[in-house]
Amino acid sequence: MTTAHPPRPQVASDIPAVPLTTEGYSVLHQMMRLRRSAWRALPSTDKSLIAKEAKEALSPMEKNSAGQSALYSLIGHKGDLMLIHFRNSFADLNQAELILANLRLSDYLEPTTSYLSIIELGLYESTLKIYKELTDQGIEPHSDQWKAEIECKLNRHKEAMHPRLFPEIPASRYVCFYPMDRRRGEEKNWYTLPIEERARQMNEHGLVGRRYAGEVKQIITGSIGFDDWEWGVDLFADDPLVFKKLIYEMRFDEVSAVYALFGQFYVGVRVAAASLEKLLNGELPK
Ligand code: 76R
Repeated sequence: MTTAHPPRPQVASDIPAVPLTTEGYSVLHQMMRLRRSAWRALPSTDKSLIAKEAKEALSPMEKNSAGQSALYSLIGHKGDLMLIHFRNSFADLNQAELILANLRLSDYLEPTTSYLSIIELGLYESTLKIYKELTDQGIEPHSDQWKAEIECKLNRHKEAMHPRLFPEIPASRYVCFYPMDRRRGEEKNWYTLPIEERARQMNEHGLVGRRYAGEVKQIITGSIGFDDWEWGVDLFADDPLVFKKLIYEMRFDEVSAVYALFGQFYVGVRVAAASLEKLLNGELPK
């Protein structure tokens, strides 16, 4: 006797591979080296005037309600200063960059690197639910109705997630920034895994992360199409040891152990724009 197999559910094979994401602030990291010998050679009145002009440009950016900027003193040889800018658009980021480039201080600063990205919330779990709901209703993926339904659902997410998409820059004393990729190797390739499997691994990742909720604030930015890596990771904490503990523990997550590739790490100490002159003159404000 032959039993007819039930028809294979179409959903898994038909649904798009890409998870839904919602985006918030556009983000620019700027790493810079201070040309110390040229700076030191300046008369102190010039140093003061140059620092004052820069402070007056940066201070309002720190408090900007449409996306803040923050200044960090970088530890190590990868740069002396790091600026993080959150803005409503790439054009606004570029404007912030131009304002700073136009300051006299910029004659004494050399960019060592920079990173352009956008705050991204990956919605793996909701994506599976939404894709299933729509296919159960017989809505064809990529059809106009599909796109409209998804847009509507994403808009609701975006409203609910507003504080996480458009956050203030955390006031923590330390920042740790690094870019990363998911592996696309011949054998291990994140992008060829079924979306359900990626969702499972991301869920595990989130569970580890959530245990650090009170100690560290993480902001994930997406940079596919914008910069040389796929994501930027910003971690903010008052105790830098937390970065090591969290990142070490995450190395054992399947999604990191098998699929994560990392760029350079930048660790900095937050400095108020009001203390810029001290910093330029070799004193890290308390
Ligand atoms: O945002 C959320 O809370 C939802 C769960 C979540 C997502 C979707 C989450 C939670 N992350 C997400 C996405 Mn993360 N994260 C990293 C790193 O060093 C490593 O091994 C990896 C670097 C850290 C330290 C970290 C911390 N996360 C991502 C993505 C996008 C991937 C994609 O969409 O495919 C990357 C690249 C990434 C990497 N993550 C958390 C944390 C922490 C601390 C949390 C919990 C946050 C909280 O709930 O408060």
